[in-house]
Amino acid sequence: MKTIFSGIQPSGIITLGNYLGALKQFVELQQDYRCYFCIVNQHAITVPQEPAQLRQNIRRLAALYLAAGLDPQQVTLFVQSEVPAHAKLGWIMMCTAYVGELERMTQYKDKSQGRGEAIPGGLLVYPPLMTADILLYDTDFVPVGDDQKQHLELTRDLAERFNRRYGPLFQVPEIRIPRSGARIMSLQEPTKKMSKSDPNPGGYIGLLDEPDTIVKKIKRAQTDSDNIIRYDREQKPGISNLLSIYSSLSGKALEQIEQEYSGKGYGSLKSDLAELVVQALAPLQQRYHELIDSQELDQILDQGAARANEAANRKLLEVEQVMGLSRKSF
Ligand code: ATP
Ligand code: LTN
Repeated sequence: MKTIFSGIQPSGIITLGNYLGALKQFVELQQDYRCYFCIVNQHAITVPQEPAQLRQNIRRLAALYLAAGLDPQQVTLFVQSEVPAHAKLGWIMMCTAYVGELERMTQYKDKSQGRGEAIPGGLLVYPPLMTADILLYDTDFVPVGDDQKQHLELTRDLAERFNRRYGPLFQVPEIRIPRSGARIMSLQEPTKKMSKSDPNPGGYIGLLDEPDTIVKKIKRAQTDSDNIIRYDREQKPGISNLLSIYSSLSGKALEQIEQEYSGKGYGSLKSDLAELVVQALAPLQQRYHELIDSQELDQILDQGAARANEAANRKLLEVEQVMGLSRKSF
């Protein structure tokens, strides 16, 4: 059985973008692969987090993973900092990476902007930690949204660099991007990706948003003014984004949706889409509320950490042995 690894940051309530770009795929893949899904809390602290908020977001993300349909019997769901091998291999990968290649990462450039001298070092060395996450589990495929392409390419480069130097220890992973929903854009600025860290909540739909909030956010979504429903990311980013969300949630092709709405105005697309989103999230939100305060949630995360530690420690030991870090040889 091939292995899948992916992670989401507990840096806020996850959005419809995270769901369509990542989580929805995880649920579809869980039966056919050995799956590790991680709450990457050490990635989240690359920018300042308020402790009580972070603690709550970790728990909420765990409940949302399960509420979306992940079966804890099938998959290993765990918190990154509860598996110390991630930080240890992360250090080794930082020593494998070059500063130049890290400075070229667009996420680093975006997130370090406007911080002057006070750019946390973690923002620069975030990708080697992500590399470690993936390589610890002999991962074959990494399902992620489009924005993670560059980090995955770096992961492959670092794995190959290490393998050339020390022998073929690491499986070189492949990226897996969904056919639709890989890049959901902000509802307010449709040329930027939808992000849970957006200071303007009007830009994103949180998976826990109330139905009337969802309706309001979609009604207020930025569009052009020609009132023609056509998919064109360059010329009509706002309406194209709404069509992508529609397509991804309904499973209908973009062309079919365009046809169904030909001659209709933006208002009718928006109200149907709002209904579709509300319907899709309702069962998920119900399961979330059942899980969030349960002991079951803690048991699942404890069991996940135990399973992940076992696999990750085995790999880390091999790495430390081939590198000569360990007093024992491989
Ligand atoms: P933050 O804004 O806090 O940096 P984020 O919302 O971009 O975070 P991550 O936790 O970094 O979310 O990403 C989790 C997963 O969701 C990744 O696979 C990422 O590619 C995917 N993802 C994030 N944003 C989008 C989006 N707008 N559209 C599609 N997929 C997305
Ligand atoms: N960098 C990712 C989150 C992430 C991840 C991972 C995704 C951390 N480690 C390992 C896949 C595999 C992000 O910002 N979306």
